[in-house]
Amino acid sequence: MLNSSNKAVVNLQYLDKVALISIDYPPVNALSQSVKSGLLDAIAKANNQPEINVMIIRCQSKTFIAGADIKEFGKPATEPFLPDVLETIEKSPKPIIASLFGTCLGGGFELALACQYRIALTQTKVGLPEVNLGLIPGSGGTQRLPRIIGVKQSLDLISSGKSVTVNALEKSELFDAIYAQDLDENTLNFAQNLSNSSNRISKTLPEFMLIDDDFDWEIQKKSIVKKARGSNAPVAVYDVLHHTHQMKLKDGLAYERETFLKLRDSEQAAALRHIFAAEKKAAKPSQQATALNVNHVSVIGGGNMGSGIATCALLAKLQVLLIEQSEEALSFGLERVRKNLSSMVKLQRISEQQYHDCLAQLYGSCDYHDLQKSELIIEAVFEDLEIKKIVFAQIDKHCALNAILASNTSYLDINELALSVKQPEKVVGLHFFSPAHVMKLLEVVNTASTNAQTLATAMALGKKLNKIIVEVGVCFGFAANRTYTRYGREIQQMLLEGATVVQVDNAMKNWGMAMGPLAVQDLSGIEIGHNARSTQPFPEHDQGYFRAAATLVAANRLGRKTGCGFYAYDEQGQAIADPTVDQLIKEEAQKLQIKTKDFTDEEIVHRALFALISEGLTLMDNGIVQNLSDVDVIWVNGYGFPRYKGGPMFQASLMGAEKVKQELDILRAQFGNLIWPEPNLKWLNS
Ligand code: T1G
Repeated sequence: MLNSSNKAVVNLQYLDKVALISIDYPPVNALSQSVKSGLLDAIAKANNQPEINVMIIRCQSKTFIAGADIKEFGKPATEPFLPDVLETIEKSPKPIIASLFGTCLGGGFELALACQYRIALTQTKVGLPEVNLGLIPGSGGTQRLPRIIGVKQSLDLISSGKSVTVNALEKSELFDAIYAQDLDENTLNFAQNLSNSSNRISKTLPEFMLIDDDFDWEIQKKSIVKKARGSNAPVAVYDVLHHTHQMKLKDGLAYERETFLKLRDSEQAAALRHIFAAEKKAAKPSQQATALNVNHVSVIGGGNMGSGIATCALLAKLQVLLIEQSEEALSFGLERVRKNLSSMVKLQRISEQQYHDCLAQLYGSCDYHDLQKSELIIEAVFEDLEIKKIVFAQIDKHCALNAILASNTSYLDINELALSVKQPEKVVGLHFFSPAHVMKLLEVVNTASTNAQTLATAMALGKKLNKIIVEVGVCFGFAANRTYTRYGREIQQMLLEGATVVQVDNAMKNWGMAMGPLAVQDLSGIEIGHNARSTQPFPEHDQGYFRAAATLVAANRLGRKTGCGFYAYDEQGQAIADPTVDQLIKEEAQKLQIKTKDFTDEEIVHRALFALISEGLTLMDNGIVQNLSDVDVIWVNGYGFPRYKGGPMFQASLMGAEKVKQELDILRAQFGNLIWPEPNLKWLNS
């Protein structure tokens, strides 16, 4: 079977009595139609070859099969179908060994489960991440895995979509051998031994799933429904396992397939496919260049942001120098990094060993001369342009000639900051979200002077740091904070118009947002956005602009840190509705002569969502983002937008350009075109 460039994607080779079936379909050996056909072909040939006793399925390049080919999703399915290929493998008269390394995911793992033997390299990751695409495993994953490792562990793995390294499953019957190195050689030896053995029968699975006596379906269901927070696929995983656990394999497979096909055509699956593709697209720099190697970074400033960034770099195995102004500030900064890492040990995100390895790569200094070794320097000092210019001047004086200078500013004009150094082309923005070692999103700010190599290096570093990266242009708040401000404005305006704090938060949460927007404000501190906005001219056309927040700041209700904000807090830190806040806001609305009314939850969600859609279209018009879907990537990864809803712009695309226009026209007629500008529909049509 050939691929589009006429290269064989599956190669068959005979080595004595062993047939070696090699898949060569970069980048991740996904199970495309060509790979599936090639496999069937090779297996049939090897089975017909009398001198062959055993087969091996292995992969070229960097990984074993990472799953079904996502590029083929959404297109009509063509034969051969994966379940049929796996049935052929399972029923093969000659045993087949899967030789695993890299990331063996989804259909790739299902293929391995259908093989009679599985051999793996120690660091191999296996998993069934289908729920992340709104699906359940569609080729036996829900049936074969619980027959090998049991229902409890399978349910946990499949409903979470997480992947685990093979040693986490070492004790199960899943692997026949695990090797630290030389996978090909070891697999071949294993195959030759098997070939020479008189006991060369094909292994079969137990008739039913393995279930511990104390296993409680109801408890599992509750926990899965709670964690799924509106996402259908994890709950479907539960349903399939529950419904089929006493069925024979054949019937279980049929039920799994039926559920899989229903989910495949759902809106949630389309949304999750969209965001998967959007994240890959966003990670590509707008200009091509070879990235410089970065192994040593310096972080200037050991506050919350700086220490979070340093932690994140250490976790990516980089050497990190933390610079502070005084010995005292430095020891606080280093201590914060230590605390970040030790809390990760407590949460079992890293091991004790990783904790020590990270700390061995960390050192601190108050002397800018020590910057010399760093290929990249990140400034994370106080959010004030003049202070940042002074820091940049110091960095400029002492850093290596080729070093890249990054600023972690969230609002300031990096174009201006870049002009304060000798090589503005080496300046880039790296806007981390707090806490930097936890939040996945990273905005890479391409300034007016950033060159292609600086941009490529910053984006490659983002990937190394395991971030979801979006390239953005310079404007106040870049893409993330700018859309967040527009969203916040609308939320605040609705408070003035008569919606209550609790109603707004519940409406947004019930729709799927991870947190209510006002609870978020209380968590981050209401004065933070307030102070940032105060550096900008007040929008005279919008008299109610963030007036609710300003009222709370004036009353020193800054959020959790002052014990009250949009909510009051009890001794356990639980938020409690506080009618005095609604009263304060009501009085403010009266001063502004804003008429109040009753809101429905739908109206609240509608206004908040359209504020995002409107701003997203403007960002495209202004060239701040490269792709409309970048706004989705930002909202899903930075602000708790439900992933299974694909992001605000995906929601807009579901409605269609005409509908979006109609709705924005209505809002414009009501509130004016300065707040609801005429949309440029071409971005939704493209
Ligand atoms: N199909 C096609 N292309 C894929 C792909 C896939 N499954 N996975 C990754 N790619 C492309 C990706 O778009 C990118 O392309 C390149 O590979 C490198 O990816 C029947 C229905 C494998 C861990 O969900 O988790 O099997 O941008 O930048 O960081 O039940 O990609 O270079 O053009 O992410 O090294 C289940 C999803 C499918 C795996 C590699 N499988 N992929 O990470 O590189 S559903 C998945 C990943 C299924 C069955 C069901 C990661 C990775 P480009 P990358 P990476």
